[in-house]
Amino acid sequence: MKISPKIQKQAAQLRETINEHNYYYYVLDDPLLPDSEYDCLMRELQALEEKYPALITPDSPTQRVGATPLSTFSEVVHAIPMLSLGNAFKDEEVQDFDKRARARLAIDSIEYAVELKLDGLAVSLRYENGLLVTGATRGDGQSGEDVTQNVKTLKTIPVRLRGDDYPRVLEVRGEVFMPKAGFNKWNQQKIAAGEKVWANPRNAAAGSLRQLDASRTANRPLRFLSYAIGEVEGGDLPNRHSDILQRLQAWGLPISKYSEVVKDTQACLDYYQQILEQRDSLPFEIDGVVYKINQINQQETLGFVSRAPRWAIAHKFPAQEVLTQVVDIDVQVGRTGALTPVARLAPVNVAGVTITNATLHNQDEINRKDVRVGDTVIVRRAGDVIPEVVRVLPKKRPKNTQPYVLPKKCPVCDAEVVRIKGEAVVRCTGGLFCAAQRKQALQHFASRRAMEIDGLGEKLVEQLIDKDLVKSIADIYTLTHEQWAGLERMGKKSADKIMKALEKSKSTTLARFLYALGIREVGESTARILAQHFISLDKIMEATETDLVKIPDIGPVAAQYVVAFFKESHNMEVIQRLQAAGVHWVENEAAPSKAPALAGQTFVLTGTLISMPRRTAKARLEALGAKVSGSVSKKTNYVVAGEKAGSKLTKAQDLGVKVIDEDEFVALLEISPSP
Ligand code: 5U1
Repeated sequence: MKISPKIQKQAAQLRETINEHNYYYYVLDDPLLPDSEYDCLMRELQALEEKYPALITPDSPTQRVGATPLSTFSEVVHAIPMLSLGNAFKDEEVQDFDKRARARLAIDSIEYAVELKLDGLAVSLRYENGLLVTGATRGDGQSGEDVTQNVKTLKTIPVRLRGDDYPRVLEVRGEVFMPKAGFNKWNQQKIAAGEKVWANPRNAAAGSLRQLDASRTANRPLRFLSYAIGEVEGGDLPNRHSDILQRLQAWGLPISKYSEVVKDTQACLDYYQQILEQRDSLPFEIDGVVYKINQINQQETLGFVSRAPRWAIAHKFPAQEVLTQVVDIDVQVGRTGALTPVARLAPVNVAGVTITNATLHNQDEINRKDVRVGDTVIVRRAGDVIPEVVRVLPKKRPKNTQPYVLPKKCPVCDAEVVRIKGEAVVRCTGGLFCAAQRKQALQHFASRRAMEIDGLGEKLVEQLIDKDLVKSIADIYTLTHEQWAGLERMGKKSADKIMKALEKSKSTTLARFLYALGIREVGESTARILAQHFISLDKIMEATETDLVKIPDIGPVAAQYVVAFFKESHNMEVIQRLQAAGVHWVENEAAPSKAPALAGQTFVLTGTLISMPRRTAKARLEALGAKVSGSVSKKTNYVVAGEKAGSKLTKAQDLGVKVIDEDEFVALLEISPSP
């Protein structure tokens, strides 16, 4: 079929537009279009190519998945070996590395490019005349597996380079990895399907990339970041590693936004500390940082020793997986009555934190892993996630152990436990009769982000429930000064304080009040959305599931729980009693038109914050609508400089970005009204 020049031009333009969007989305991390519109463009191109197959080019974005499954991976001999890195675990080892390099180069100080060490799979991408011709795994460094069809399915890897000034042959080396969010989501799906889960994101990346059927790789949330080059022919590259990375980015290859250039080893060690602090909040797993001598001619002078360069070293973080023993298995009863089995562990240090407990999630998880008291287990602590048992070492199991089964009655109130169809958890049926649920409900009600009752901590809550002084959360406002003063470790002064805090808490916001009620599936964000949408509590109480699911971000499950909560007469009674005790808010203060106080503002946090962990600072900023970025650019509105702030502070000063210290930051949080 003859294809008109108009149609040819249309297809070429679509390809170019889609590639441009991929570049902005995956390389610059700055999407130009919503996903739905991007999908429309893809569908348009697919339709054209289906109608006119002759239009299909090898670099078309539609051709990422296409090849028929392989029976085996063929071997690729690397034109230039893929190196590994020497490791340093202590600061002194880094200093020794620098000392040796300076002596060999006969210079006083060395400029370093510092980068994250991603926990994924190293690959090499070979471009010839700008087209991706081979993708290979590292293998033994000399030769690896041909995973060309697989790497082509990663949208973060360009099939054709941008521009026209790239070398005729360009080999790019980097890491394929699976971000934490994708890893967790996939593992949940695997559990639901009864499949074996991946032990960590590194295994997930390797398992996903090395699929003989590339269409399976295409489904996996894999990313790629470039960090080095291999063979280069027919073109020159800059003389600094950091400049080479910039060049790779200009050619369409993604590079890490966490990379920096620093002037000496002390700055390398500062970078290490700074990244270690951020490790848990990064969207992907890393196992350390890498220091590379930045000048290429210095790298060439230094050369290699066995398979590792003398010009680069990995400074590893403490391990996140360790061996320990299950001493016992206990059951905790949560606010919603869920029974959670918890492994009590022989104390063990994981990534600098001593761990004595790990969640076992539920009975299905226990069965799947077959965790028993006395077992030797691998425990893992990653991100914000509560430590968990990854697997058992069956060979180390003592004799006569028994499989663990959750109790049939609540260990706190002795009520029956039930497992609702389709749910993995079992729940105590005791409701607020169950002291464990009452304790948790009260603690949640009093917490800082809910009613903020200063001083009403865990110990005090325990006494109130154990002494039966609080049967419903509303009772908290009816206790007398005498009753407070009569509690253990309380006196007249403490009673004064708590009464004042209770009085203060009565003036709140609708969003906080809703959150404080502890309705299932109504976290802070959902509470805020409901308050902004309905403005008044009466309207929320009247809302039907149909009304609720119409609100963006409110799903059917949350809607069901909200309606069920307000249908329950004792919940309505608690609300009436709370309001009668003086709990109030200004109903129109959450007007929907009011954007959050810091909406549209981008913050970068650097250095050590004294008043709160970095994670909290990030969460508070995000709750106020701000974006928190890991690197400083012209688009940054504020850099918050804590103690020992390093290169990001310098960069902010260079770019003229506003820098505030911790006191100013805390003041800014305080004065920004939360929606
Ligand atoms: N960031 C980074 N990770 N990483 C791993 N750079 C880097 N360089 C490596 C490796 C194995 O090897 C170089 C020596 C090319």
